[in-house]
Amino acid sequence: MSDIIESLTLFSKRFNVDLANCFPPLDGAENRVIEAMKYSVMNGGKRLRPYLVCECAKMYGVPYETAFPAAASLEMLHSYSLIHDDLPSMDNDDLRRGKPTCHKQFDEATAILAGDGLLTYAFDYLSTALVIRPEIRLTLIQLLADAAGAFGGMVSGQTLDLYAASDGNPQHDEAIISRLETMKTGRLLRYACEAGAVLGQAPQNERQTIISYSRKIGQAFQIADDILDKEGDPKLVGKTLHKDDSQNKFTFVSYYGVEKARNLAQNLIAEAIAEIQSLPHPTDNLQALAQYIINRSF
Ligand code: GRG
Repeated sequence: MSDIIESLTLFSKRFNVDLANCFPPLDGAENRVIEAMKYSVMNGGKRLRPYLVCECAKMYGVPYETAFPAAASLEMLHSYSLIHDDLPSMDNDDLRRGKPTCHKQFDEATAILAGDGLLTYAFDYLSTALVIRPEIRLTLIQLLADAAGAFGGMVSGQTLDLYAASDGNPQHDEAIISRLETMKTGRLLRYACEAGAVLGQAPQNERQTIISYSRKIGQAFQIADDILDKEGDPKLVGKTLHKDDSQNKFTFVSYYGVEKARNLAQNLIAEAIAEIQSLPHPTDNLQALAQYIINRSF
């Protein structure tokens, strides 16, 4: 466990410096939105998605510098989703990563604009990344849009999260939870891994193995998140807890209970590790990251 924390910490140090450099200040009052974007994106995230992009790409000899634009644009997009998720009209949260949410630190209009700015800039940054070959860039842009969007992507997942309701049939509920989590949390994690495979021009069968690994860690990640919401230490988690219960959210934990959900997550991680291990590349960090995902305290 300590090795993966060390590896993530080392990666984050380098990544954070490069990411901060993506946000040059503008003159004038419009700089306010850039400050809000930078505040949110540099606000202490774990950087799991960029780490996955770079680790999956590294298996195919792709250097950090080439993977960086895909990793950075994904983190920008992830930060947009957190800013908008925290808004009063969505999850209505005052704390994110232990600090005031963007709309609390600035104001609601600025937070909406900062989210819009990050979403737009993510695609701008990726599409102009000359270190990535044009056809690979285009594939990444398309995959990212698909993962984030309203046709089976994160926006669809967030819509289900806000509006899905039980019809009293437990089997329907289970199917809704699975679809909701796959789209809301799973699609960006899948993109992170798949982007690495695309950058590395991985053979099709290996790309499928990487996608399967990403699906499993994605589901386990969400279960771990739900368990942290129920049982986590608020000082470590850095956001308001017990919201799933108070807002009657559809989650694996509300459906299965903590113990069954925990077992499910452990089984998914064991399967994910076995799959990634089958690749003919060094996968120690990806195996350890999978384990970290369910053992983390924030
Ligand atoms: C607003 C379109 C839109 C989507 C929001 C991201 C999201 C969808 C909702 C956030 C609520 C939530 C708890 C989602 C579960 C998983 C998740 C994305 C957690 C946050 O990711 P971490 O733990 O965050 O990687 P850090 O802060 O480390 O980057």
